[in-house]
Amino acid sequence: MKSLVIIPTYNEKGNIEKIIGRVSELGFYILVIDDNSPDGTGKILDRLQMTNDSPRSSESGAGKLQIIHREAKLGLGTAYIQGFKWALERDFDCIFTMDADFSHSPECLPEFLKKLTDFDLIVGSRYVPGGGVRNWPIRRKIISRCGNMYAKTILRFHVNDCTAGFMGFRRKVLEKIDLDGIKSEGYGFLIEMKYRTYKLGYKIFEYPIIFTNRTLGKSKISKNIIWEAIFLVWKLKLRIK
Ligand SMILES: Nc1nc2c(ncn2[C@@H]2O[C@H](COP(=O)(O)OP(=O)(O)O)[C@@H](O)[C@H]2O)c(=O)[nH]1
Ligand SMILES: [Mg+2]
Repeated sequence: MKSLVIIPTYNEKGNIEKIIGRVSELGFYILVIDDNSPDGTGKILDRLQMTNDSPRSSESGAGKLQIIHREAKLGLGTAYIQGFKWALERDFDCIFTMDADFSHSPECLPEFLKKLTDFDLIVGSRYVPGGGVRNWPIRRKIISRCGNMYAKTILRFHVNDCTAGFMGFRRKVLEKIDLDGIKSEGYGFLIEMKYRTYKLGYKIFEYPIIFTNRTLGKSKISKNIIWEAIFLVWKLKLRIK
C-alpha cells in the first residue's frame, strides 16, 4: 500500500521541518502545498526537498517529499482539491490530510492506515470517547462543539467531528467524489468531504484523537470561514441527494 500525506501550509516556518521529519520517519510520502507563505515556509521546503533528494538520503526514501508552490493564499479547500488530484494522477492507495501545526499527531497515521483495511474514510475525531481537545481557548471549544452539533443535526449524518481536518481516504472514495464540484473552503470544505463520502455509501470510522492547540504560529481560520460553513450546510442538504 502506497500512502500519501497532504499537508497544506501558510506561514508555518516554525513547524514545517519538524512535521516533515516525523511523517517521513513513519515511511509515508508527503505532498506539501504552500501558498507563497510570506514567512518563507516555501524556501525551507525547497531546501528540505534538496536534502531529501541527495544521494545520501536515497535509501531512506528519496523523492518522498513533493512540493506544490502556489502563487498566493488560495485557501485550504482548493489546496486539498489540488493535492487529491495530484495523488489520483499517481499510484497512491491511501491519501491523508493533516495540518502542519502538530494539532494532529503524526503517530496516529499508522493506526489510520490499519483501519483503512476495513473502512473507506477514517476521521481523526475529537468528539468520540477517548478523543478530546488540549489547550484550546474556551471560545474555540464552544464554536467547534456548536458548529458540529449544528452540522450533524441538519445533515442528519452520524459523524461527530464533521470539521475534523485529520482524515484518511481510500483512493476509490476520492475517485468517486466530484472534486470539481466542491467550491467550499475551510470548515465547510471539511464538512463537505465527509458528507459526500457518507452520501456515496462509503464506510466511515471515527478514530479518537487528542487535538492539541498549536504552540507555534497563528491560526488562519477567519470569521468569514465560519459564516461560510453555516450556509454551506444548508446548500449541501438541499443539493446532495
Ligand atoms: N496552502 C494553504 N494552507 C493553509 C491555508 N489556510 C490554512 N492553511 C494550513 O492549514 C492547516 C490548518 O490551518 P490552521 O490555521 O492551523 O487552522 P485551525 O487549526 O483550525 O486554527 C495549517 O497547516 C495551515 O498552515 C491556505 O489558505 N492555504
Ligand atoms: Mg491549527
